[in-house]
Amino acid sequence: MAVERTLILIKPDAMRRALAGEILRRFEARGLELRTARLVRVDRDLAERHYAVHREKPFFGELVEFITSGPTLALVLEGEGAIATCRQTIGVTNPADAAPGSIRGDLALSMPDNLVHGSDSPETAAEEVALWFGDELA
Ligand code: IDP
Ligand code: MG
Repeated sequence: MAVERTLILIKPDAMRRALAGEILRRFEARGLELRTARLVRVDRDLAERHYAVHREKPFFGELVEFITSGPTLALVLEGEGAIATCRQTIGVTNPADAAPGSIRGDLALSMPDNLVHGSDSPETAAEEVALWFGDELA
């Protein structure tokens, strides 16, 4: 399997609850390597670009409010099959359905406060790493 990079966001709810260390620990424990990190106060423009695919969804306004509500810790993680493995470690979108053992299944209750974002494909991972980190990792 290919070595991949993925964008992980430790979202404002996780930062408010002081779960950044716990969440990063779970990724590191799986063997993923931290390549870079940045604490970001997300503005509306970045929020709307990052979540552009959801622009027409009924929850878009609430989602932008949420992701701009406090600092977000943006990470790039690297490893074999990193994109799918991170999504599994995170758990499914709605914490109510997320399996125990996953981050959302252990630590979150409802949307939009589901603690973590992980890129969902090699194409979105490349776009998202570029959006959040520019050519720093090129
Ligand atoms: P993902 O984060 O698991 O990839 P997406 O479907 O891409 O999930 O949705 C992006 C984010 O939007 C979710 O992580 C969650 O914070 C929020 N969200 C998704 N669906 C809903 C909803 O029905 N109500 C409120 N927020 C939602
Ligand atoms: Mg998504």
